[in-house]
Amino acid sequence: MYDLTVIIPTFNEEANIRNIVLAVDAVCHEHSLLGQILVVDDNSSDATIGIVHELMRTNGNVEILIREKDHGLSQSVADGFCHAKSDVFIVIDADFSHPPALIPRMYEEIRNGHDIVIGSRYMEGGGIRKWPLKRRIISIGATFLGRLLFPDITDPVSGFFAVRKTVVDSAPLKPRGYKILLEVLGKGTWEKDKEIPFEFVDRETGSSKLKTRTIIEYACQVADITLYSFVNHGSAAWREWKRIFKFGIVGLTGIVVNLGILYFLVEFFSLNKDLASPVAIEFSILNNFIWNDLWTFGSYGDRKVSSRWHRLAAFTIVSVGGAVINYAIFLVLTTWFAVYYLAAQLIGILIAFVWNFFINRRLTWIRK
Ligand SMILES: Nc1nc2c(ncn2[C@@H]2O[C@H](COP(=O)(O)OP(=O)(O)OP(=O)(O)O)[C@@H](O)[C@H]2O)c(=O)[nH]1
Ligand SMILES: [Mg+2]
Repeated sequence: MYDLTVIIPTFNEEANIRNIVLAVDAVCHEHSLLGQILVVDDNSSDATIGIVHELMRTNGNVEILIREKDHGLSQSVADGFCHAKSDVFIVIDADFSHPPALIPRMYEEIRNGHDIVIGSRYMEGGGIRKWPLKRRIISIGATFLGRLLFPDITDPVSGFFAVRKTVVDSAPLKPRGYKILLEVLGKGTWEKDKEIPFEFVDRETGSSKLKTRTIIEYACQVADITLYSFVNHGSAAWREWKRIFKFGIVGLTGIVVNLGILYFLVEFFSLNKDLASPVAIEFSILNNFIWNDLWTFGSYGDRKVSSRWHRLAAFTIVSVGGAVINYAIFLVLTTWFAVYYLAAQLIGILIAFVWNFFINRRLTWIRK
């Protein structure tokens, strides 16, 4: 039985395949890991398959899966999962964009109890070398969308990652396009993840296969995972929906606190209402912060903002920003678009809610 399976998807990689297989093999040897190297090829028309067959004659741990139909990168990786002969799978590109030297570290982190280990280009210490502007923009857009579902993961669309077999074993993966990791995160069964920074290097040899269709497929994939998470409450994205839901409930209690304090101060303390209102607002912000900190984001391990006072300060600033947005939308809709004032206020509340949740998610309650 192998310790791990390194899955290398390929399509016309004759310029790289020998070197990547040998590099992966060497790194496994160096760390005394018994690694199965599984090349999943989409019936390349160049010499890729022949080179792998040649390598198989001298290296018993090298195997190839040649696919004849349903051409695609994600489909190939998913097929690789089914044919792997170990309990830990690591996916790596053939073109040396991903450093094989990180494989032992990823394996180690899985052994340490993580279900998914992601090579991240977007965390501190990571990066992208030699990428044209267009590629960068597309990648940042894709990452942004993916982070809506998985805000704590900096690179949810990385092509370099390790998973425990149990994560994908019974996952109804519907792989399309390029982003198999997002599919695994969305449909797999996992609790603990870890990111490791690495510098992505653009391919030196061979040709790229990225097409515009990829972007459309990606948007469909995000929508599909979102729908999936609504009905499968064990999924990781559902954890995020639950937080949004709790955040909304806390917001409603904030309204009660706000009105209650206002009434109390005006009626029992005869405080001027213009003075009582900001006091009531501050109390509602405090109320919301406490409940969100203890309940909505209570089960949080290593927080980036570790001091509760700092979180309170961040939350207060974001909330004031939300109130300004709410008011600005109210003014614009009522004065310029003649929207009924209650409807205008409601739209303002909803947009401020979206602002409050997503900005706080990135600033106040984010994982280290
Ligand atoms: N099996 C299979 N592998 C593929 C397919 N498309 C790409 N690959 C492989 O997947 C890995 C990543 O593909 P790349 O073309 O390098 O994608 P990229 O890194 O986004 O783009 P470039 O580096 O600019 O080419 C490489 O090992 C490719 O050979 C495919 O349709 N089927
Ligand atoms: Mg590449």
